[in-house]
Amino acid sequence: DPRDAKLSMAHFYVAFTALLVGGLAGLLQVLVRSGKFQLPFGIGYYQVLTVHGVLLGLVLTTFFILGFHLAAVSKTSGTLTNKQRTVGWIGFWIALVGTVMAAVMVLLNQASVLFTFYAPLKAHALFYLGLTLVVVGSWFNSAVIIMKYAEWRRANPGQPSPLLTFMALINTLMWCVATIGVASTVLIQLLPWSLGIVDTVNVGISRTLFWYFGHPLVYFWLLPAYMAWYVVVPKVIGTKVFSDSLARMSFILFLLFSIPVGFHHQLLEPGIDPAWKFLQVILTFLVVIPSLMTAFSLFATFESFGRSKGATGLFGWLKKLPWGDARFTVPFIGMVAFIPGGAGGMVNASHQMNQVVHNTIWVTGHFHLTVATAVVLTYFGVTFWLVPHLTGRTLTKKMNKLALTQGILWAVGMTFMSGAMHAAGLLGAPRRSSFSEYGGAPQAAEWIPYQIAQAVGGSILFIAVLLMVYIFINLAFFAPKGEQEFPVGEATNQAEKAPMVFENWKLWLGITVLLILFAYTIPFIDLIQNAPPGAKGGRFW
Ligand code: HAS
Repeated sequence: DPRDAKLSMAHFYVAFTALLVGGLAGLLQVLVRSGKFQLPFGIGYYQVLTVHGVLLGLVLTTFFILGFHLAAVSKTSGTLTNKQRTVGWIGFWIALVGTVMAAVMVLLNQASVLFTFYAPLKAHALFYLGLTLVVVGSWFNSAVIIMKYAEWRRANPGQPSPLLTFMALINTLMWCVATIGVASTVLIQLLPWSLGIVDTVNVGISRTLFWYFGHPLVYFWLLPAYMAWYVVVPKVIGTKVFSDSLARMSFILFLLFSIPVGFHHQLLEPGIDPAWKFLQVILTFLVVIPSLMTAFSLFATFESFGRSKGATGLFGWLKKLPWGDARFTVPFIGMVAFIPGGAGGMVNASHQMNQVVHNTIWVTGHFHLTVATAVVLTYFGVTFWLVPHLTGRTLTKKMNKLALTQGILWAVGMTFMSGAMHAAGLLGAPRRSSFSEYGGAPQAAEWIPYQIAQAVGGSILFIAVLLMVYIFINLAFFAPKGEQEFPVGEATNQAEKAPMVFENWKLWLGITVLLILFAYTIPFIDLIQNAPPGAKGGRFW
């Protein structure tokens, strides 16, 4: 429905504006770190780093996801009602006002607190208020997804919901449970502290509440990519979804295990008993399972498609895939990047190895493979068909070629940049620090060639950003009028109907809450009781 399309497109305009400005800040980052460039006009390193992280890590992702969820649900469960659309628009405007407030504060150097913004770094109160509005706006959007799902269930009793709607709903539920953490630290701790109402905060609690949200946040980014990998890509290559039930099962596992794992970001922090860290490391390895299921399912889809086209030999099926189609190839590059990205994640999560990599630029390399390649290239792959679908235009052959070039440039740039980050990280180079020779220390000298390689990769990536923005503008405003398909794969004929237990939300949300209580209750009590003297004898805030 064109009215639903308008709502999704509004989100995409914000997302791609964030890509342009955030990408420019990324270019400045790598140039500064190469040691060959200094920021002009007194602009601070952390100011630019915050612009980069907030715009790309929070704004681009959140707005793209909200727009994609709406489009997926409207396509597979039916046009939104007027009421649902109004709620969606209210959410959009609230989130946009919040984004502008937060962005202005960051640009004014009043909120150079990085995209993780936990204490002890303190920002201007308007930054926190802006973030609160973004979260509140996203809840309105979540309400639309939940209302549409409920309406579909009422109209189709006993039927499993459409797969894309089911997936969007899981991601929405995960987001709602996770954002309780960030809303709590912002409203109860950071905002009163920034306004001067309290003069200290319990830093341990602030970081724990942030990571309670921060880890599911990365799966909130990932699951829309998985929606495309499971449901859209099979249709694009001309085959069916390998298994509807397997896909649903893996999404449910994400709902259960994404949240009680935040401690794997805090393995080197004091104040948390190692036993609880150990428990959350185990849960982290459980959340790897749905990704391994996804990898299996995707390989199976590609291989069975290739064999159905007559491929022989162990890897003959690779030749049968439609490499000339950017809607397939660009997300595929993302999938390949996710193999080393995911493996790096398992290194991070392994308690002992975390000691080697924590706070080094290896971690930055990890998330540039996961979110900035696997996820973002898939979003781009979706943009190539979704934007013309929504604007009543088509992806021309010429644009398709440009889109392929864009994906390849991104892969080359990221290989240089992320590869060099991983290597320098293993040599001890810290993350989140400007260029320094550390008083001529020989170890720091070893990092410099890698920093130059990062600048080369980052510059290539910036060209790819410009190309992507150009493609987006073309698809939104200038591509020829026509009909572009919204590819929705069907399950294979042999596949059984998905069991209705997958739609038992009392069960899944119940287990989610139990796991969260199990993993967090005692550590929270410890953090409050053992608060350092600065936090005034264990006061929560
Ligand atoms: Fe992570 C830090 C552990 C996944 C993002 N992560 C971060 C940060 C970000 C981030 C942003 O345990 C930094 C936060 C900060 O600023 O401090 N991460 C993991 C683990 C996984 C993982 C175990 N991370 C992600 C994803 C992200 C993301 C996904 C974004 C989207 N991460 C950590 C840890 C830290 C961390 C620690 C803290 C480090 C520290 O000390 O600070 C797992 O979920 C990964 C599982 C993935 C796989 C790969 C499956 C492969 C698939 C592709 C198949 C390909 C096909 C095509 C079929 C097991 C599905 C192939 C075809 C061919 C022909 C080859």
